[in-house]
Amino acid sequence: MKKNYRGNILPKEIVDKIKIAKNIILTAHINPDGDALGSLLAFYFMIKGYCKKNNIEKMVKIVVDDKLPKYMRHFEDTKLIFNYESFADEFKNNFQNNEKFDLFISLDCANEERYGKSVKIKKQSKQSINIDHHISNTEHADFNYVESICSTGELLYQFLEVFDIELTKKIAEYMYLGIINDTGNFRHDNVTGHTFLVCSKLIGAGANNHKISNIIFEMSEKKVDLIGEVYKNKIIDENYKFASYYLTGEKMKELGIEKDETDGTAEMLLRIEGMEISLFVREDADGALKGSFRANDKYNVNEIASIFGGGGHIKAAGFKTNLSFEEILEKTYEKLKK
Ligand SMILES: [Mn+2]
Repeated sequence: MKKNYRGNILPKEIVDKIKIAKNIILTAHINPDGDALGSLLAFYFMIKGYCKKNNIEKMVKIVVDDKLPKYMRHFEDTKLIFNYESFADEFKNNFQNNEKFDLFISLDCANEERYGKSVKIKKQSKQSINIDHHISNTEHADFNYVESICSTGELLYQFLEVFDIELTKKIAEYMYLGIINDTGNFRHDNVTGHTFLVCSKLIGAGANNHKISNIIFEMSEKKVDLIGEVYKNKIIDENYKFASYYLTGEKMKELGIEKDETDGTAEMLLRIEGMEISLFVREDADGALKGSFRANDKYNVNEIASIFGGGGHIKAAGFKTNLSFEEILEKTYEKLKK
């Protein structure tokens, strides 16, 4: 048995289930990032590659219940991703006649809330599988495979062997997208020797690292304005080496930015010299606040985020809450004091 693994199913058994399923729905989390979307597309093409090699017909659909980041327009296969509404419309007969899908697979989802409305498809499926790398994963499916590793993209690498398929350039590029997204271009401490081993194979298969990094780390002018705003108006607590910033809905409107353009802001704050922990909070469309913590070696932000019903990893975690920013800070300080 692999270390860093928990759950009740192994890749070989997951692939066995995929082999016998006639139709499969793949989903990833709301607020989808490069790892969620890269993993979905990589896994989709793995299943398709297996079908092609063995001359099998299978329906595979990808559903994400949210807007996609703008940079996804650079990837031609983005058109394969349904939003929940268009999926529900196309398959309304399944829902009306209670015809179940064979297999529902979530990638990169720590908990069921992260599916968004796609949870309805899970309920409309005979079996569900959860493949993820978050330590906070709640093992929310019938079958769970949770491996503590840098990204779902890296986790999926082992499936190539189990499917017994070639690593194509396409699959390699989407896995690479997941890995650089979740490692911040190999800067985070979740990077291991295995990460580089996998990336060496991905680049060997033709993944264009330069192109993908440019796509995902490119900044709009509005994003640059946001960065100026955040660095200028951050709050620094010298006691705890804690940098924080709160972005109101009003400010977002003023700057003309979309929520996905705020990705990476918590990391930006942690990059300030001497900081041990950072927190970025923004107002969500429904008025609730979304927070992201990042930390260096001193604090476990998975624990701190759990106070607000969230989680993630030791050095990177998030939450959504109805508390105010002041209340969030207050509770965070209480925890830091301990
Ligand atoms: Mn991930």
